[in-house]
Amino acid sequence: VLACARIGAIHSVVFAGFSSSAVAARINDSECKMVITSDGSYRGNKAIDLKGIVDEALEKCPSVETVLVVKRTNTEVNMKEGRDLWLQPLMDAAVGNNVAEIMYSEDPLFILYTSGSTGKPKGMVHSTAGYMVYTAYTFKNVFNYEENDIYWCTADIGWITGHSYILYGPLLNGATTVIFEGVPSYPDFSRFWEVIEKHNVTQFYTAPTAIRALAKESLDYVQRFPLSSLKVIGSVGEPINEEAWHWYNDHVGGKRCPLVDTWWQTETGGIMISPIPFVTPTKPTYASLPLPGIQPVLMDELRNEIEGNQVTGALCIKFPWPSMARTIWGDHQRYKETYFTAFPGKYFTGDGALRDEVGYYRITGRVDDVIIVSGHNLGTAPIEDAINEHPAVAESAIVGFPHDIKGNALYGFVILKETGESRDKNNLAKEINQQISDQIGPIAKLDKIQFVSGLPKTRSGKIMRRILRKIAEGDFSNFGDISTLLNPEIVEEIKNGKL
Ligand code: 7RM
Repeated sequence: VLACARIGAIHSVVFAGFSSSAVAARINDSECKMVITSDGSYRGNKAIDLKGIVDEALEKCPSVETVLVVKRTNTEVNMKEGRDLWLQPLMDAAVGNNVAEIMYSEDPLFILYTSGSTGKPKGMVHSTAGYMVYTAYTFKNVFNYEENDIYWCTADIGWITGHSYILYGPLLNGATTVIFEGVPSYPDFSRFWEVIEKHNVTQFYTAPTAIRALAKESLDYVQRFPLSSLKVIGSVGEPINEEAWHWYNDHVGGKRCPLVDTWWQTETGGIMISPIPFVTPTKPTYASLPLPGIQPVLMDELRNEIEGNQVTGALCIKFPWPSMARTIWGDHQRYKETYFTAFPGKYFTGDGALRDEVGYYRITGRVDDVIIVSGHNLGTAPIEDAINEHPAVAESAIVGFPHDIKGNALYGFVILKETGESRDKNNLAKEINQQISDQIGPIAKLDKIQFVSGLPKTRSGKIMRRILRKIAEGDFSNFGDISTLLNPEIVEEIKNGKL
């Protein structure tokens, strides 16, 4: 990432948990010429065959001319003549007089893909100056950064949080940033606290899904460590529930470190709504107040701005800010449609929010078709596309339902073709999950698959997800208005078959 920025090349980091077809889709959309990968990578005690995944992807990627391979696991890999090169010998031969390329402020710095509510992932483009100015500014203020601090963010580099708050924000401030390759549960549930203790970490930034997973285990794992070096703790990625907030605040922050619940998005580039430590009093589950320069508004269904406090609505941002994504790579029209048409003249976040009696914001979750599973944003459409490619499947719809650890898990409603009806349903469910795993990645696998004879649809053919969501959650109390359904009788059948 840093080397690319230095020579003025646009980078696009891809999460190492993706399948070869997800990698190929991103390479082809960006038409990139070079891929940098490694012979393998570790996730806990599992090794991932990264080079194998890349090789498979590249069979479908004509734009790629060169592949640089980092030795990491020392596993044997296939090196394609004329295309693949080991990185280390090239580094050894390189001359160290590289001068930083001067860039224009609006030149693209990187592309980062994020799932959308329709099939194709969106390549969000961030600019050189605005992005760096804003991540530097927010890092310093939201984490109360002071010289000699040791800052640690546990995110994956393949996520915007890794870009903005492992690399760019901290490094632009000359901060020491801890980079961690692993999982919170390996070798045991003390891993995070051990690392904090070992390196005297002063700021710790992680996701609610990790907190919930650790809070489920014995308190002893965290209580063994005094964690007295900590000054500020942070949360990002999804709404943090009350229980997790208190556990984090009490047992990690020792009730003395401000807990910054930071709301922002790939598209916003940097933190938008967050307490400022030692300035903004924190309130459990509230991201609290916008940072200086950011102007959130809540909108109603009629596209009117909702004034006053103790209200809920669709969260929009009224004016531009330095690090807003500039476009979707290769599709500026989609950028305009996705973010600026639902509420004309405003940036629509896709999230719903509540504003309390003193003006604090609480993010209530997505109002569009993105489901956050263990901190990963998954679009429903690409997963449904993958399911529908199974030869026995006619149609499908997936929704999220609350899960203790993952935050949300996926529930799939699947209509079979006639040829599928006679098949063993357990085997079919396994095959469907395999299909998802191959096309998107294991993170997108469904926890529950219910076979149904139809889906609740409006006359215009839109699946009414709101009803499916309620059924998946086990809430049969009130489905709201189902009079616009083409087939209202299907609701009863789906309800009776709930898993
Ligand atoms: C940074 C990041 C963006 C979506 C966003 C929200 C959700 C993120 C919080 C949150 C409640 C938070 N980028 N989200 N942070 N919801 N409280 N503090 O996560 O592009 O991957 O996801 O994540 O729904 O729109 S992202």
